[in-house]
Amino acid sequence: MLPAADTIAGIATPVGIGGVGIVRISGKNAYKILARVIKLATGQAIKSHLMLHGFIVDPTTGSRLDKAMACFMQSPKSFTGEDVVEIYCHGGQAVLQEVLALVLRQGASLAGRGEFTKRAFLNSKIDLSQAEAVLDLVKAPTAKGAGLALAQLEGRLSSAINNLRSRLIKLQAEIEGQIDFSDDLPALDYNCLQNDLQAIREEIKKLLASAPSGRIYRQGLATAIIGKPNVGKSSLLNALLKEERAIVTDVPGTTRDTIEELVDINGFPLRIIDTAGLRHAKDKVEGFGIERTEKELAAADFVLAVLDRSKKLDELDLLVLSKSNDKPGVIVLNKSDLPKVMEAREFSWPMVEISALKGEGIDDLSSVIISELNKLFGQESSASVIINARHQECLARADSSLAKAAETVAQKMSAEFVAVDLKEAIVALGEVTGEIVSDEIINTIFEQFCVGK
Ligand SMILES: Nc1nc2c(ncn2[C@@H]2O[C@H](COP(=O)(O)OP(=O)(O)OP(=O)(O)O)[C@@H](O)[C@H]2O)c(=O)[nH]1
Ligand SMILES: [Mg+2]
Repeated sequence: MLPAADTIAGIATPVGIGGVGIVRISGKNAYKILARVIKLATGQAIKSHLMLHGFIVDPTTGSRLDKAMACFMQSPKSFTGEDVVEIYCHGGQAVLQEVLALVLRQGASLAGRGEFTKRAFLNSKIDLSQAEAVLDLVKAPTAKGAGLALAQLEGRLSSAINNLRSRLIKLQAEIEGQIDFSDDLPALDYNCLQNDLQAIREEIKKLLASAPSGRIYRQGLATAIIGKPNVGKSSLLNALLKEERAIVTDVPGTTRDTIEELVDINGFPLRIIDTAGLRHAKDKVEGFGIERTEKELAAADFVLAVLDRSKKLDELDLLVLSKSNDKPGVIVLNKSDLPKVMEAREFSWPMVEISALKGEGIDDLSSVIISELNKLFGQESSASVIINARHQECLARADSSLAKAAETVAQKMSAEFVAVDLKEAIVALGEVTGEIVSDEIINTIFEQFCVGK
């Protein structure tokens, strides 16, 4: 736990040049520090939740550092639950570093990664799954992902978990009552208990089913474009991005190293990876490129295999397809603007004809990708709550404890055994929201944040 008196400060905006840059302070001395460093415009006084305007001034030298706005948010009505100050400076690194250094000289200590959000959690402003949602929200690669993170920040996952947890606590209370006062209370209705456990397990399973799409909304779907040299892989990347990102030439072997770009297809973040054409390498550099392609292919979640339909299908095309046939994907028949030479053939993947050069068929390709992803992730791709790997582990543990409980109930064994399993499930669910969680887990979570968040 943090010493409550410790006041922290950090730059909340990213490194670089921006219109505005924010220095954030949280803790008992936030007000005092602001009062020392701001020279307010005439007629203004520091009041909570009111925008202030003035100069940031070093009180020991009297020198002005910036003309800025600031806001004081009195505890507990602030993000961290403590007194918080935000100073809105001009967004250059020199100014921000100077203002931060000034604030630190007034006694604040430099905030660690995610320390503001950690304080919000420790002060019960948000639970652990909401704190994780803050990170998901700032890192979300698409608007859909951001929307899901925001729903989690607003407590959608927390309320689902709290609901399950309180139902289990109620069952546990009934069982423990039965254990303690079996003579006075009516006998446990094992059928009823079994039904309740079943209903709770089904809800846990629904949450668990959202894990694969959750990973994709957070990290993006690794999508490798593969194919022989010169079939138009880089042209496809450019057509999907609608910009000339990758170099395209008529020389086979143009792409030597992989290029990765994010494309939003219907809210699905696809990390599209353009690779070096697969062939028997002629030189060392090309060899490295091809090796890299194979690695990208092995790590890919989804594949776009490009074939040049203006040429006959050959051995190398088939080799390309065979290398990736253990993955889901789409066959892209490129160069539809040229006469078709490639013979019709059936493959296990759907096929789409496009002209990457002319940008034709790209919408069809996007629709086929979407329908393949919907098949892969099912209805869960449109789930309103998505869980992460940590939640998945906790929920899986809760589910296996409940499976044990259900088994015990089925065998009509003593209620004490059921109570033990229920306890485990309650603890596991409590870990999702941070109700019961170790300092080590808390630290691991907040270490993933940036400084100032
Ligand atoms: N006619 C026609 N030409 C295309 C099309 N797509 C790509 N090309 C041409 O095919 C050649 C190769 O295109 P790239 O996109 O560089 O092919 P690549 O698969 O990335 O090639 P490597 O990086 O060498 O493996 C270029 O001359 C492109 O202009 C298309 O749809 N129609
Ligand atoms: Mg290329």
